[in-house]
Amino acid sequence: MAHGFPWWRHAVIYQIYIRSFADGNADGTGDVAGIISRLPYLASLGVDGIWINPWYVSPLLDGGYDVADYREIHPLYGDLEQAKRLIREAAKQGLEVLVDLVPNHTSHEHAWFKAALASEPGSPERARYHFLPGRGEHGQLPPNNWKSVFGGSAWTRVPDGEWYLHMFDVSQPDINWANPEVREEFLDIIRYWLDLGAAGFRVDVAHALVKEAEYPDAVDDREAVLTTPDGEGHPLWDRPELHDVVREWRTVLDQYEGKVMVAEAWIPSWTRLALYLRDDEYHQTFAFQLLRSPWEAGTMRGIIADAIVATGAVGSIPTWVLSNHDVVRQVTRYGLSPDVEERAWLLWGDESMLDLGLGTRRARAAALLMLALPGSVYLYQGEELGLPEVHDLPEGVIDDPVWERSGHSEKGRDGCRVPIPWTRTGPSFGFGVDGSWLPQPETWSALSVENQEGDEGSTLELYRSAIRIREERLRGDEDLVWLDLGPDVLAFRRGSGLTCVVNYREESIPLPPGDVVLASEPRDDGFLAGNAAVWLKPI
Ligand code: TEU
Repeated sequence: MAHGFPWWRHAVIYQIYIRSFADGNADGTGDVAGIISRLPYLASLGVDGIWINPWYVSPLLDGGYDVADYREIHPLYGDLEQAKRLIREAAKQGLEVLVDLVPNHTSHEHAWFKAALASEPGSPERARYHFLPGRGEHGQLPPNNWKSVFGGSAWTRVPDGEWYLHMFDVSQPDINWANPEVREEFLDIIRYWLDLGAAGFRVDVAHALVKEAEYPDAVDDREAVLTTPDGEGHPLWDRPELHDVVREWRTVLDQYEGKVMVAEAWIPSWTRLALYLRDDEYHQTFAFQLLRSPWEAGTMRGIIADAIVATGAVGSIPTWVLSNHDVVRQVTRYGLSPDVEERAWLLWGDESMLDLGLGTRRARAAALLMLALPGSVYLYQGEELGLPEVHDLPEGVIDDPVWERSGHSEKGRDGCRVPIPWTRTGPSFGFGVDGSWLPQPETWSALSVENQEGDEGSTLELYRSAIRIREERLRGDEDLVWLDLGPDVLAFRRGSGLTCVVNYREESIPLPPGDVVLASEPRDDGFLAGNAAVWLKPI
């Protein structure tokens, strides 16, 4: 509370997909040593902290979101001593470290699930998960119609005839949160990481967790639920009971200083999302609406205004994010023709539908928009380099379980998980001294850190400047006043006097009075180019 508000309330946090960030031991996979070696880079970017995607022991069937041991680091990534060292070294650079808590499911290789399989139906070992008899004369049908997010039924049968629930991959059995033993275990895991010095947790699928006790059929499938105004009454998503669990976690966090929990809750309704932000629950919830928004001034303005009102109603503030390891990178999203459905496009990847130059301009403008907003911001590794989605990964290297479970009708999320290019040349462009677990496009030499560093017009330097100016002028400032500069222009002034103008048109517009402090495109006296943004200060 050094400035009268907790550190995370206006923070910029950088998401590290550990497998693809930096490889310290030449095996083609990122690791803890790699992160440690790049801490100076993160400090120079000006961020306040990092969130590390799951780094635990895991068969890696869903990129580590299939946890086999919540207290140990995967040997591919290092060991616990290195993790402790990372937390210590990060602190020296002024960086907090958030870890990923995966409470909805374990891996099928977790000791609990192995014990469940080895035990009888009705046993305490099975009661940690959701095991049910099937329907039909011989129990040959799944217990209900619930579908896996990754495709297919959410139920898999075991040899003795019972079925277990997995809302994601078959290797990710859902945990039973009605079981007190489960709740105790996670309180212990939370204490474990906080005691090691972690600043807190990003909580995976925070809107899942508790399932309706009677396991009724779902009227809607998952996507339908995500597009209805509220999920109340849904047997799987956003159950009211889950808030009791969150309150228990929060009680533990409050026994420490400055700890934080951010919810990954894909809930379209602001009023329902705000429930997660009540005083005794999460500190932050990602405002995914902005990430999902098309490049449209009115839509984005509506989202920003709604987020501020809804979070403010519970004494909180929005948490902005434009990309993460699950979504198509924004350079590609904003560069695709508006009538193209991204996920479908990934399958055929017709480049005539994609304008990367336009996507890059818009992504740079969107970065200035996001970094000018009140609240906290999460950046995803590589967005500060303007990396596009790698949409043409050959089928042979695809790792995301979505690909198989969807019967090859969805390509999955590997295209935003390709290892970071650090240098212009060299095998894997400096990601490691050998190869990288996913191939990088040749064009990434130009997007490498080395190639952008010091180049004022680069996306990297734009992010650096924006984060620095944000820190100097906006930290602690929670006021925003909308300005009307005409259709397809979004503009607002912050309490400090800083004004952000985003031009969604193709043609340039005249700028209001003010000195330009930062611009996403080369400056043009008194004008702002199309698909560009600018920050102004009072003259
Ligand atoms: O994602 C939660 C989730 O529901 C995602 O499937 C998300 O809706 C989708 O990817 C959006 O495109 C979390 C993790 O972030 C993801 O990587 C995991 O695969 C998933 O949980 C299961 O743990």
